Amino acid sequence: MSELNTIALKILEKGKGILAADESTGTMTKRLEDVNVPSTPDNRLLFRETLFSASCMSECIGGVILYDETIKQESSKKDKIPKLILEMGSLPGIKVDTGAKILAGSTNEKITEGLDGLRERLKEYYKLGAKFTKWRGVYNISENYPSKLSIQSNAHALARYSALVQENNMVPIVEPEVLMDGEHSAKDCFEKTSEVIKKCFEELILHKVDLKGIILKPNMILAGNKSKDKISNKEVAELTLKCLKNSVPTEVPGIAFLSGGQSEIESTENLNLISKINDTNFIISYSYGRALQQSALKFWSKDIRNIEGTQKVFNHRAKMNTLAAQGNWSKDLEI
Ligand code: 5MM
Repeated sequence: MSELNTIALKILEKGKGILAADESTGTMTKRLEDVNVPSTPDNRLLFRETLFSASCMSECIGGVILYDETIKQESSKKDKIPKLILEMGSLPGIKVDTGAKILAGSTNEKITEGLDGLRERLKEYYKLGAKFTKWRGVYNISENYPSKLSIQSNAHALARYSALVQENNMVPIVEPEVLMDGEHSAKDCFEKTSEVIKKCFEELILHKVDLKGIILKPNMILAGNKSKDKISNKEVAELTLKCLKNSVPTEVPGIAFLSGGQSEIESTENLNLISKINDTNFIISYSYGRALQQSALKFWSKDIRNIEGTQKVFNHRAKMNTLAAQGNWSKDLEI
């Protein structure tokens, strides 16, 4: 077993998932301002350290995706954040893309940037303790989108990123996110997501990426948030699994979904249903940002010194998702 495959399996072992705490400062500022907390480096750190020192870190959270600011910050005990995460029994990871910018040659579509100087930045992150990395490509669905140009160019960037990350002995999380925004049907989402994922793997293979040493972070197959086409959670699970079976090579060890704007309960319920019908060798789990942090953030904002209370809320959400990753969640476990 390769070293990268061992890391990928460790992150997702026993129903563990990933905490996506890699919001850039702009996004984190929006999240904090939404709950009336000033977005200062200290407040961003305080909220994140509160999560990273919660007890669920050892049994539920196999990895934490950090942002550049956080990986360089020190905990209240004066330890670097990656050390705290390791001591809590989880693995530190880092978002290495520099964000999605307007794609030249298209309108309203984006290309994720960050390849320039990436090899040097990866060496630095590795020294800081990162064991894995993340890069997110975003695609929107409408009549003409995602365009071939967007599908091709984002897949190319994801593959070049992945090859560089593996060269530096870390596991790349490959995140092609087909957004939920829009009027499209679940069928459209199925077709576009399948096309996007297939193209990503075509490029990953071309760039000689070891598929056993990656984790795929896709969206679930959902109808657009403004669509008239409503489908059941059972249909979401069936379509999602069908899409993955058709488009992901069997060598890939694990698939950790993003929540993409679904509510906490919805993303847990859908994950549970997918895990229940999973008849593949892929480990199925979660890599949630909003769906793991929303309630905890709301609770914390009422009293940012209430560490224990905030951790209780976060522990519960992490536990529910870890049960769901094993198909063992049910609604009556929610409080
Ligand atoms: C945590 O949010 C990440 C994006 O942050 P920026 O937009 O500030 O760069 C994002 O990549 C996240 O990791 C994934 O989209 C999954 O998050 P959700 O909230 O969709 O589960």
